[in-house]
Amino acid sequence: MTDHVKIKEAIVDAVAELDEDKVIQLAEQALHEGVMPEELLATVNQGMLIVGRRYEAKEYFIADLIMAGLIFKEVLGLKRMQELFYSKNKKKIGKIVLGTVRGDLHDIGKDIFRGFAETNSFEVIDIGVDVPKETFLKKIQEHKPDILGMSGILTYTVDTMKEVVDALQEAGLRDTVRVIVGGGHLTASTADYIGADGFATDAYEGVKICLQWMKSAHQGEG
Ligand code: B1M
Repeated sequence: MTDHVKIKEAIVDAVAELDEDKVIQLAEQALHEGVMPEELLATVNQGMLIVGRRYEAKEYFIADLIMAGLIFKEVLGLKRMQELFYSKNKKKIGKIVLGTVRGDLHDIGKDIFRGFAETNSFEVIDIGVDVPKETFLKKIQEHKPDILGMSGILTYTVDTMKEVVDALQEAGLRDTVRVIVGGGHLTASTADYIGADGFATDAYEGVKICLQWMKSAHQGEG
């Protein structure tokens, strides 16, 4: 049994170098050799962090960020990854309204969260990116979800997430829905400031929190 170190390193390098063809070829090969889709995502993510650092160091520019985003989406679109994510389960255990908050166009983390949530039998109403508080409110009134999921990876999204929770409070809807916020910059104290019920820096961890919430809600019913 191998832990596929070499191929994973090669993928991280190829993502960091924005070598689209090589990433896809290596990703296909890795999946074929038994790398789990979740592991592949984490590996591509490591490459993205390098891209981000190069952007901060002004070695890369906005076009390179765009390219990195496209490469990640291509990996997510591979057949084997789609099987992981978008397997439609019959019986739904809960409903999530999900969006990336106002001012933020990053959608890859949100899409991964949606994929894991759908695989775990949630119905997800994905309302897209750059979503203002008014739209969150409207969609919550319309769909009456169990959970509101907000994604945001730009630092200032802490404030736009808080805006949404405050608006829910003002509209008298706060107690109707659990709120989870997700993004790499979030901490327990920022989640507290936002007024969320939970937070996650990793999409799968976020879905695990939602599963736990549904479990305790059903125990409460029984
Ligand atoms: Co942008 N960008 N970007 N970018 N971008 C970052 C985030 C940045 C860290 C790069 C850097 O400077 N090091 C930086 C943010 C700095 C900050 O706020 N502190 C940055 C910047 C500055 C910008 C612009 C302002 C650049 C500019 O225009 N000058 C601009 C902003 C546009 C906007 O949103 N208004 C911008 C634009 C873009 C693109 C559009 C070109 C592109 C995104 C394409 C797309 O999403 N379709 C892009 C990209 C690709 C990146 C990096 C390189 C990669 C982001 C990514 O997709 N990562 C990024 C560098 C980095 O991350 N270090 C960077 C992979 C993805 C899986 O991670 O989305 O974080 P992520 O999701 C994680 C967790 O956050 C969490 O789970 C996932 C892991 O499992 N998670 C959740 C996310 N949502 C969740 C929800 C949950 C639970 C967990 O529950 C509901």
